[in-house]
Amino acid sequence: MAMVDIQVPDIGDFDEVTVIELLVKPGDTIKADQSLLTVESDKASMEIPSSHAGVVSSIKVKLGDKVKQGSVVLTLEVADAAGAAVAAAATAQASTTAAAPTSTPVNVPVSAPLGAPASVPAASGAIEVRVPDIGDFKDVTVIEVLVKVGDSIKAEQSLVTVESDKASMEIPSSSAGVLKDLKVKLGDVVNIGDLLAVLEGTAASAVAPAPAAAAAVAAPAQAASAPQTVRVESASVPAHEPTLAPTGSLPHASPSVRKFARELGVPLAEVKGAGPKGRITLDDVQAFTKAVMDGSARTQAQAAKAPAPSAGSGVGLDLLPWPKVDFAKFGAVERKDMSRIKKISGANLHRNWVMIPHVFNHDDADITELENFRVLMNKENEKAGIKITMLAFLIKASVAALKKFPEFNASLDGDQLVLKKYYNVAFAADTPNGLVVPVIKDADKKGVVQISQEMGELAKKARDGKLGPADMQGACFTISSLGGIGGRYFTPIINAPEVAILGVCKSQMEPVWDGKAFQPRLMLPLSLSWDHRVIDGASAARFNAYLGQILADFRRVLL
Ligand code: CAO
Repeated sequence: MAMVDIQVPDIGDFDEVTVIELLVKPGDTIKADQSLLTVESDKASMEIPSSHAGVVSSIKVKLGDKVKQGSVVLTLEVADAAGAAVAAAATAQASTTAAAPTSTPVNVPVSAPLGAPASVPAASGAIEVRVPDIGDFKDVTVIEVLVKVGDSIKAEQSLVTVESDKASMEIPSSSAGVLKDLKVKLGDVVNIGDLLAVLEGTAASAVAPAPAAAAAVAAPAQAASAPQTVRVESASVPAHEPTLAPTGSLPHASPSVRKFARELGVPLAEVKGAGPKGRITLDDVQAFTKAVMDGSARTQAQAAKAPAPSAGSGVGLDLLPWPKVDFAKFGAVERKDMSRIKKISGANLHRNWVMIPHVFNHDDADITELENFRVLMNKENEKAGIKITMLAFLIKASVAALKKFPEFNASLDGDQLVLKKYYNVAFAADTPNGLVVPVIKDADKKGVVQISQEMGELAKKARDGKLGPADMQGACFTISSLGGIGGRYFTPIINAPEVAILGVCKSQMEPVWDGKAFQPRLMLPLSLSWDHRVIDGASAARFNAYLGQILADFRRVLL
C-alpha cells in the first residue's frame, strides 16, 4: 500500500482551469484511465483521468477551485508495490518535469484550443485555416459549426467545436477575414492539418499571420479574454450551482454553451438537448431560459422552493402564458436574432425588475455654476486634449452621497446588509450590440479629470466589444446617463446586487424662482431608483436632495 498524490498534468498554455465536476469520491475504487474530475476553461472542457488503479483516499479540490499544472487533486491508495513504484515515479515526474501522466493524453487536448490554428496565406488574400496540433487526439468529430460562409470572422473567433470522448474544444481562427469556404460539416472527423476553412483576409489580416508561418501554431488565442461584453458579476448573475455530489454525467454541451448557460444561471442538467446524441445547443439554453422567463416552465430549484401556484394564490409569478401571435398575418415582418449582450442583459434586467421592489424619486439639480466651471476647465485644458464630462462630476458627487448615506453603498445578502467601504461606480454605456456597464474603481480616490479619462477609455472599449469581465465587476452603485440624448426623467432598473441606480437626463435652462424673480438656471433632471427592502423613501429623498446640493455647489464635498 502506498499513497500517491495525483496532480494536474501539463495543461499546455492554460494558466488555470476551473474544477466543474468531481467524478469520484473518497472510498471509490478506481481503474487506471478512469476520469477523476472535469475541468473547464472558456474554450475547452476536459476530463482528467487517473494514471493508476487504486482507492481514493482523499479529494484535495472542490467544485469551483482553480487548478493548474502540478496542483494535487486527490490522494490515491495504490494497491501493489509495483503500482506504487510506478505511481511514485509518475508523481515525481509530474512535479519535477510537469509531464503528463503516461496513461492518457490529458495534456494534449487542453493545449489544442489555446493556439489558434495555423493560418496559411494562400493566393491573393485567401487564408487557409487548418486543424492545429491537437496532440495525440485523432479522429475528433466536428460537433458544432459556429460560423457560416459570408460571415466576417474576427481573429480568435471560434469556428467549430470538436469533441473526443474525453474533451471538447473550440477551434479559433487566428486571422480576421470573411469566410469564403467552410471545408467541414457536422459529424466530419478531422485530424491535425486538415483544412477547416478558407478566409479572405483584409489587408491588415493577411499580414497578421505571417510570422506564425504555415507549420507553427500561431500565438496563443486569448481564450480568457474572449469578448465578454456584458456585466458578469458573481453576485449579480445567479451562478449555475454546480452539482454537489459526483454524478459522473456532465451535461453534453460544448464549452461555449456551458459558459453561456452559467452566465444566464441556467442549470444545464435540466436542459433537454436537441442536438445529435442529446447534445445541448445554444438554442436549447435560450429556449429553456425563455420558458422559465415566460412562466411556462420552472427550474427544479424553483419547483423545490415554491409550491405549484394556482390562479390568484399569490405564490410564484402566477402569470398567464406569453401571447403567441402570428404577426405575419397582419403584415410583413422580419425576424432578427437578439444580440448576445441583449440576451444576457435581458435575463438579468428581467430578474432584477421582478425581484426588487423598485421605487423612484425624481428631482432637479441646479448645475448652472458647475456647467460654467466645466466649460471653463475644458477651454483651459483644450490643448492638453482633456475633456471633463458632466458624468465624471456626477460620479464624484454620487460618491459623496454614498458616503453620507451608507445604505446606498450596500448589498442585500439574505437577512444581512453588506455595507461596502469602497466606492466603485458603474456607468451604463450604449453600444451597437446593447447596453454594458463598465465600472470606475475607487472613484473616491480619483479626481474628475482621471475619472473622465477612464470613462472615455472604458466607453471606447465597450463600443469596440473589448470590455473584459474585470472591467464590469465590483460596482457599488450605477449611473445611467441619457443626458447626451434627451428626455426628462426615466426609471432605470437597479443593477443587482446593488440597491440603487441614478438616472440622469438632459439639462436645460429653466426659469427658477429665487424669492423675488425668476432666474434662468441650468437644471439637471435626476431619477433615483431604489430598493425599498433596504432604503426608505425619506432616505431616498435626502439622498437626491444632498446630491442636488453638491451639484449646485461642489465645495460641499469638502465639508
Ligand atoms: N445634459 C445636457 N447635455 C449633456 C448631458 C446632460 N446631462 N450629459 C452629457 N451632455 C452632453 C455632453 O456635454 C456632450 O456634449 P458636447 O459634445 O457638446 O460636449 C454630449 O452631450 C454627448 O455626451 P455623451 O453622452 O457622449 O458623453 P457622456 O460623458 O455624457 O456619456 C456615455 C458617456 C458612455 C455614458 C454615453 O455615451 C452613453 O452611452 N449613454 C447612454 C447610456 C444609456 O443607454 N443609458 C440607459 C440605460 S437604461 O438603464
